Amino acid sequence: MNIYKELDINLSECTDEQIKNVARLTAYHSNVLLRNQELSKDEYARILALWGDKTKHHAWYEDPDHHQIQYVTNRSMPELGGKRGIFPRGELEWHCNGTLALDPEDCVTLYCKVPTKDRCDTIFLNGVEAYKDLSQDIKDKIENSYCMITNDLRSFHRADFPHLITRPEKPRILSSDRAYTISEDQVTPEEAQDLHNIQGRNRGKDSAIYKEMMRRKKEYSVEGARWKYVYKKLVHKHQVTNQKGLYFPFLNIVGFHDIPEEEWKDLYAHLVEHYLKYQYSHDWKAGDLMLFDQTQAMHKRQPFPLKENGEQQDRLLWRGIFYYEGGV
Ligand SMILES: O=C(O)CCC(=O)C(=O)O
Ligand SMILES: [Fe+2]
Repeated sequence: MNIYKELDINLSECTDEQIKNVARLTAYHSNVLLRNQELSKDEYARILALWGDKTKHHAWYEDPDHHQIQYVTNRSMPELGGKRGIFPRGELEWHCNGTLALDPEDCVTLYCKVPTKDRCDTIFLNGVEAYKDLSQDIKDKIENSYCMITNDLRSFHRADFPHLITRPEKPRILSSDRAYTISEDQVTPEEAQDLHNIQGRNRGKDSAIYKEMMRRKKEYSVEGARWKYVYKKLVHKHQVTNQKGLYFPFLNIVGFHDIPEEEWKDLYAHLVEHYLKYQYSHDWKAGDLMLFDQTQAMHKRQPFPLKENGEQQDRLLWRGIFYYEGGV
């Protein structure tokens, strides 16, 4: 199964053109893995800029001098004034980048600086391979469906991002698991605000995605309805490869817009069971760099293993993000 691609190259020795091609390969293979990379912050930030990440993200977890680098860590970071990075706790359930956001970045990169002693894998699902193997009946049924995506936090339903569709359907997510719940005592109010704000990120009102999200809002919003949704195509056509793949962030899904409600549960259960077969679990070693697509894929992280004294083992990944249009 074509779930990930390993490349035997050293980024420090590549030309800019070769570096850009690595990002492009992510569109074709979903996950691209490079081992034994020795990158300084300057080099990693420069590579991410080549892949198109040029703007600041204005969030506490980005390095103040290299804004392309975000810290995913349970360590307290001197670079962040002693704060920990993003996702500093426990297990991260199945998700993809910016599920509820207007215009989330197409790819995420993780570069392992400090792995845990015992395994703390990131597990990846490949929505292109999963889609290929669906039965023709199911393919026909879901061809034009939008996933009705939401979360069940009250603050989300009070949010006023321009892309949110208002609907009368109660936000009853079809799974009882949650991707990552952040209750008020786990992040500071400022951090909670950063996490909230990034859902509105976008490439500007003239971008194709912004216009399309506004069009959807107009078409599917019910005036005066109480609950907020994001609609995304379940069968996504990749902008680089034109391949079809599942966009199915199944821990945030209430239903499918053009399928009768009494069929949602069975279809959902079938798709989740099928999708979970297309996975690759990555056991991190220092120097591993993984690039992974977010438009037709999902990922999760295993719980942090503990030390003998009961504390979590340290783990530090340098994260990056980019859009395909950027440098690719
Ligand atoms: O910590 C991990 O392994 C995954 C982090 C993650 O989900 C992300 O950076 O998007
Ligand atoms: Fe993630």
